[in-house]
Amino acid sequence: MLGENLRKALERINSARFLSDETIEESIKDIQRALIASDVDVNLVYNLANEIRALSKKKPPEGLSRKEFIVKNTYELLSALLGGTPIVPEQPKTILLLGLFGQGKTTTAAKLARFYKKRGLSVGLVCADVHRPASYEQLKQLSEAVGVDFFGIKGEKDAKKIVGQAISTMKKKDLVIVDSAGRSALDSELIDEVKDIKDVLKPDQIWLVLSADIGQLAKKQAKAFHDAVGINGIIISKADSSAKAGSTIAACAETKAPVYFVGTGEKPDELELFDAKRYIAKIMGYPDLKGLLEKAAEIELESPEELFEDEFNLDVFYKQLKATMSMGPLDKVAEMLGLKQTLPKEQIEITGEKLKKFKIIMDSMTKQERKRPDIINGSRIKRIAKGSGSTEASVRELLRNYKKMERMFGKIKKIAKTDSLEDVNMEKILKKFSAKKKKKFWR
Ligand SMILES: Nc1nc2c(ncn2[C@@H]2O[C@H](COP(=O)(O)OP(=O)(O)O)[C@@H](O)[C@H]2O)c(=O)[nH]1
Ligand SMILES: [Mg+2]
Repeated sequence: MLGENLRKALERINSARFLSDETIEESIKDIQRALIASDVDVNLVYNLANEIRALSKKKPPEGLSRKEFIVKNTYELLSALLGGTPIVPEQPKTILLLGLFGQGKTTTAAKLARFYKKRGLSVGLVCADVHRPASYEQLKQLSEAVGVDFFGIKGEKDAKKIVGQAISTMKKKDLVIVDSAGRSALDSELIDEVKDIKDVLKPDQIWLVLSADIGQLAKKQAKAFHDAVGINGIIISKADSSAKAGSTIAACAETKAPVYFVGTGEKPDELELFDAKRYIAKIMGYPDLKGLLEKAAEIELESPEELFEDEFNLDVFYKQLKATMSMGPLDKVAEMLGLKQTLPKEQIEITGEKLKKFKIIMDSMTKQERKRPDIINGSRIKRIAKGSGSTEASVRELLRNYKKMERMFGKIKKIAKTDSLEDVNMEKILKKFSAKKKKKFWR
């Protein structure tokens, strides 16, 4: 339902021949209505509408139409509203699942076991629900269905004891998932029990399972659980059977815990990684949204202000490198501008592969190192090489190229600013050049 209504709102923008302020305002109202109809918190909706409104008053960057600019921003704001793209832990060791009665913990435990088993981990499932006798059988059967080991003690009333024994029985497993008991409310008994389990298990992940139909209440519930025992992830179950899923996710996004997965059915394989961007893209139904986003990303990258930022550092270097690659060799650009003689002789020849490698190396640097590469000494180089899984030689190569680029762009910038070249609009030329060559050099 949310999807359909959002689609209608965007369709209004998309089909408008002339995008008047009225049309934009009507679309914003449509979006508001769509979100409120799916129970999203009114304040969130109000803020979102204001942000879209403010952005629609801005001048779109060169190369993007007003329509495209608004669609792109709406997409980004909606994605942020739903929590963006969290990175699901790849190799969790112990996951403790919490949640009230009937929210979908036991089902989710099996789904997660299957998910991580498929990713190559050996997984064990533990029943620590000591209040519902049926849950032992339920999880045992599910364990068999997904093909993982199960541990439980039938009739045992002490969850601590079960978990303690489970740890030693399953110590060879890469991942142990513990299903706990729920109650109709988060009362002190439930808190005590969870704390007991937590003390014994020392889980690295505590995930809360919330049913999609609780809507805005999700925020309150997640906060209550977090305050009581701490949670670092959320799973939304039953997204298939509730129109409130969007609202529940938006409410969770307000808490600090990311929504990692969404359950979309009763069966163990009905679990999806949650990615707000993909989700929004899917329900927005905008033709070629992907193409638009790629185009927008390239335009942002080519923004002349960024390319010629006064302060030169590794972040700027990376952007320039990417842009230069799309323009073709830098000396060709210089030649076109009649600047060839003035530029240093050094060539910067970098392939797409190398650029990727540089990026990985830069990701291992600290923020300070990227801002002030001159502080990168021998021992830092060693650390960066190790952290990025590359070699010291590669790090040095990156730094050498950085130095060259610093000199070249410094020169171009200086020349572009001198009187003799007053009427040469460097930035425009570079941009034009890059637009022409882009397809060939950089994908
Ligand atoms: N449609 C649907 N049903 C689900 C989903 N997850 C759980 N359920 C159902 O919800 C009910 C309660 O689930 P259960 O795992 O026993 O909840 P628990 O009490 O928290 O352990 C069961 O009937 C499940 O089959 C889901 O993603 N989609
Ligand atoms: Mg259960």
